[in-house]
Amino acid sequence: MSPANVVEVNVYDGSKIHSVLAKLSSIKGINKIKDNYVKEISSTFEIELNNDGKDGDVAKGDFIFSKKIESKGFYLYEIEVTATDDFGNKTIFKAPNYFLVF
Ligand SMILES: [Ca+2]
Repeated sequence: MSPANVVEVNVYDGSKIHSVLAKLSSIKGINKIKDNYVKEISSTFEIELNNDGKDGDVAKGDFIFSKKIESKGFYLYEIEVTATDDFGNKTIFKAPNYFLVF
């Protein structure tokens, strides 16, 4: 992740990447219930990341897919990324860190 509300994902695949979607879920609060932490999600939206050198993407064709997102207030987000290659194979992964949008 980088500053200025840009989601950046580095995607490697043996074949061409068809699309990279990021699902962002804003976290309203984290509550401890018994021994577990439970996240309270207030909203979820999906964005398509690009590797075209625009909308917050720095360089075209460098395997880093990015998208600048509009500020929706001051929130922490968790991000789940779905990368699809040209054969339709999907890879889903969750970002290990939270992403701050302001
Ligand atoms: Ca790029």
